[in-house]
Amino acid sequence: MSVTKEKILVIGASGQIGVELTLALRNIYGASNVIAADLREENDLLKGSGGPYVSLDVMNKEMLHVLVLRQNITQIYLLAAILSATGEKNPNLAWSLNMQSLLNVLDIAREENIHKVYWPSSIAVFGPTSPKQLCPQQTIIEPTTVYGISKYAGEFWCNYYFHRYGVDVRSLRYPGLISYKSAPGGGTTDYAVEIYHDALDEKQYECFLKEDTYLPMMYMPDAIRATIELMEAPAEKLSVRTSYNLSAISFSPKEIAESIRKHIPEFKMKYKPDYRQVIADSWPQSIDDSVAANDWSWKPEYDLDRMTEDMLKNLKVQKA
Ligand code: NAD
Ligand code: AKB
Repeated sequence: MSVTKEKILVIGASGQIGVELTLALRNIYGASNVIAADLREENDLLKGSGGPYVSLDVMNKEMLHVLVLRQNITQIYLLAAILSATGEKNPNLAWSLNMQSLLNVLDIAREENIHKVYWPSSIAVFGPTSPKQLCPQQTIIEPTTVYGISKYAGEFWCNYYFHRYGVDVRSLRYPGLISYKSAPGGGTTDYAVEIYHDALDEKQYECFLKEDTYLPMMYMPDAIRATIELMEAPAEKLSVRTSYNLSAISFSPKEIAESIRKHIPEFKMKYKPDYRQVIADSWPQSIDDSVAANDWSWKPEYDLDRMTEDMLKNLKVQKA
């Protein structure tokens, strides 16, 4: 692969995934070849990495089109979205942003022969009728959140643009992602990030999910590596053009608290479930990602305790 000829646009670059993905792509392709774009201001870590930043509303298709042409963009990573918990507060806005942003990007990719597009889906495509344990790649999919509906529809738009127009669009169904470099943006799995901050700051945490709520989760370094491995895989190896199941760890709030107590023995948990409990209960507890393992050799590295150790170590440095 010739990495130097690529010019990459990351939309939603100031978000939880965007910051780390942009930094990783800049390491591979060179800072000047990876343009960070977002509606909100540039994240400090991105500023420090020296690459270009553009203020962009992805809903403005004309502005996006001009940017792609002027900058000779060859790959687009679309990360702008409204996540599950925020989406339930404003379903119309979530549907409109999550769908229109993808259609704008896919249309421009088709017209301008963009080499590759990346767009993430989520375990939120699954609903109460999907299998709870080791939920397979192909199964009953009846999402109950507007976020899940938008992701499922988006997966089929990706599939459609690939088969009908040859747009090489690739996608992963991320589990809940846990990171220390950037904050999460309104999801049901956000508790698993907040808990580490509160454990260090307050020695206690009030969780918005019940103690035995198991959900599929992943540490950000695994998610970034998965994304880059998928994008670098030869096209002929990819059998899934909707979105790949992706899995690493499954744990409950009680188990993450126990993992934290190995480092902070006095840490205390309280439970006050809210509207997010219903969303969490509608999702599988674990995911079967054997198709990703077979097609492009996906394998996670972090388990719960290794993630906890790394999160606490890095957050302590950040907070010092
Ligand atoms: P985030 O909310 O942290 O970041 C999204 C970014 O998009 C924000 O910086 C926001 O300012 C930007 N944005 C919003 N509207 C925009 C617009 N109109 N134009 C340009 N930028 C806009 O989200 P994230 O957690 O980084 O998620 C990124 C993608 O990954 C989303 O598609 C999300 O559904 C998916 N995903 C995330 C997780 C997770 O746990 N973080 C899990 C599964 C899937
Ligand atoms: C959310 O909780 O909405 C996200 C996701 C799993 O898509 N973290």
